[in-house]
Amino acid sequence: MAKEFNLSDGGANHQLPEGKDDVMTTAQGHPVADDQNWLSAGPRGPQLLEDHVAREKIFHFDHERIPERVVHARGYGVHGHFELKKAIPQYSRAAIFNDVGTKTPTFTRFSTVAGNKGSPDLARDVRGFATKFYTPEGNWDLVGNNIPVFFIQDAIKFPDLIHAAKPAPDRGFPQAQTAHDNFWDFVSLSPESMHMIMWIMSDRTIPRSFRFMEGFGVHTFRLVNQAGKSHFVKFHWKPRQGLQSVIWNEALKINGADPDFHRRDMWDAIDAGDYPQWDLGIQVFDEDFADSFEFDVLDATKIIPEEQVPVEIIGTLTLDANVDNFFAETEQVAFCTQNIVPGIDHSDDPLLQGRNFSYLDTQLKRLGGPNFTHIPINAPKCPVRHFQQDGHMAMHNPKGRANYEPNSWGMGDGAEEDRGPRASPDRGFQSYPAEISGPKVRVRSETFADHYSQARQFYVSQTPVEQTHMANALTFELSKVERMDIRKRMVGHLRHIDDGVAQEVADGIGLTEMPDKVPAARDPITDLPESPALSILRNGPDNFKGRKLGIYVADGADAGVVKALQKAAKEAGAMAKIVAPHIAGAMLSDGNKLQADEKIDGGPSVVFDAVAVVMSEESAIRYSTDKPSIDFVNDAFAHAKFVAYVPAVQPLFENAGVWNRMDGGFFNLSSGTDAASEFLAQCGKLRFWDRESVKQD
Ligand code: HDD
Repeated sequence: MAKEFNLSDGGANHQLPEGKDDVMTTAQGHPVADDQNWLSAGPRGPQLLEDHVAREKIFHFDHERIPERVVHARGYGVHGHFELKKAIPQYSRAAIFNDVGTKTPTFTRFSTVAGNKGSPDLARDVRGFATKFYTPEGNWDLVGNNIPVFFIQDAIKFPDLIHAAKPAPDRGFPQAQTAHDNFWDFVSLSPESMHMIMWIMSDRTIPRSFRFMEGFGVHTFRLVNQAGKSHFVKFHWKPRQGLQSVIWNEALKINGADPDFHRRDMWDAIDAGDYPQWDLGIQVFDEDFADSFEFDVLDATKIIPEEQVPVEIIGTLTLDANVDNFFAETEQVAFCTQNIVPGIDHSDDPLLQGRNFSYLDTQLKRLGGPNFTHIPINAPKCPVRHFQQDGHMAMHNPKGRANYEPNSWGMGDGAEEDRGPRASPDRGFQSYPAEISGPKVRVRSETFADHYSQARQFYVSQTPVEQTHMANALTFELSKVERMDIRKRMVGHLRHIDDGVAQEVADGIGLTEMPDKVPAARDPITDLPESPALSILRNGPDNFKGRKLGIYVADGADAGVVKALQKAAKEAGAMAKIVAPHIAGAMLSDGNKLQADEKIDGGPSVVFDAVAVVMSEESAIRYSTDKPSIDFVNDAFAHAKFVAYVPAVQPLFENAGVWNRMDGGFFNLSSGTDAASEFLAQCGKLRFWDRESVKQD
């Protein structure tokens, strides 16, 4: 029998399932009699310090927080596995790359960069995409982003970049935004940022969710095979779900409606068994290609276009389990770019080399000591043997007497003792013996000096819709910059990239005269070919799988139409959520009450990929003056979404100002028996872009 809840015991004794040893203890294991009342001298007397139960409880609570990550503080971690589909022994001896079918357990953490731990998910920001592979030869951490280039070329500039992007130190705002003077001052004085600036001003920085974005290792790494031969490599994650982003106005509203939009999306998808997948692609090239390429492959502000070196798919990452505990796993996971395994090696990219110092260093502060590899989420899943010992929170010091080397235990008089581990030149990690020579200097290589050519290539590779979004984003951000000289300096950079976008932004921020071009270290190459792989819209999905349909119903809604929509969504592999004026749901035409997932003001159309509105004329009249209902329809229209409706909604649609503006993105559900499935098929295109006023080609 479960014990009864008893108010007089302060709630200490309720809900105890039978047969379970669920007696509460202190961290020292002492059974606890009462943890709701501090020991005191009489019922109204002073509390006694001797109460070790109370003091331990408060002591531990006082120390619950650890420093948040200095960047990428807001993150979301998920377990999964990587399965090799194509072996590449010719390139790498890494165990995970050698046998087709090998499954390697993984932990992936997605993040935003600039915001603090409590910032909203849809800040305009780069997304981190860090994966820890627990390989049989130790952990490999691929600590990448959803953008293949970076702001700076040398790690020594990183503290400046991050200081400039984070809230200004005097006022402590703005939070999770680059739209302020310090950021644009810094980047406009760092022309190497211009390629990255074009990426962050694109919709890549407002992804629909983590599931619909790419990932990149960014740097050039090395793959080294059994014979010691090296190739250069760039790593890519390609989402099988396709690419998708939201619109800026939508992002602003989603942040209010659901600041946890991205993490909730991932949690829900995995919980529903709809496991997201990414293919791991490699771009492999040799020294000859590196020598002939227009840019330096060690420069992290450059890509190698896929059209020049194709991406070879070698395996698939499947994310299939949410964490059991956010702090233990997502918060304590420690990624380090220096975690590589035999068969993978670093290149001399100066950004990567600096990162290799920073990540290990930061974990010491964040996790409190050198033994963070003892924390289960960070511990390798292969044998670990070394002579390291002691330190804060040591969980498993090596056994035996030998804790140094060389030693002669295990032989002679000490034959019975374990001598401990020995290095293995054959199995062990061998650094690729690259030839290195040169004077010690503090200079940036001349080969890193082209800052605009690929920024231009990125811009011209976008569709007109995407180009418009970029110009709008630049205008928005620079409008928040108070200093006119910074605004002008930025436009002076844009002029090297594309005169059209420079003009649009200049007009947008009210410059009456076009500023001079900022002096360039090298003239840009203006005829780099377009790279279609760089566009989101050109690489979107053609179906609605994994997306969310919001069905707004009110009393009197046609039950057949609602059911047909739910069925069609299920068949399309999409999620259908019912939104209603009341959380208790709505009475359908067949007399049955349909439970709502969201009340209308908690389920605005911005949180859905497409929407349907189904209600009786009476309800449509009733809600035609209801602001959340009007916003639902109006926003769906403004955000170029596909909208399905029944003719009875006319009064609501009229008041929302869309009835007379219905276009090819609207779908009449009374038009035939297959209308719902036809609508869902249409939704596969995700947006009806014709509705956006875009500049023409
Ligand atoms: Fe970094 C975290 C990605 C440049 C220093 N970085 C961090 C994370 C990601 C990246 C995904 C979050 C890891 C997690 O989820 O725990 N960082 C990048 C990429 C870069 C980059 C793709 C450029 C190509 N980072 C970079 C530089 C430095 C750092 C140049 C320092 C010189 N990054 C850090 C850090 C963090 C970090 C301070 C904060 C928390 C952590 O490492 O574990 O060390």
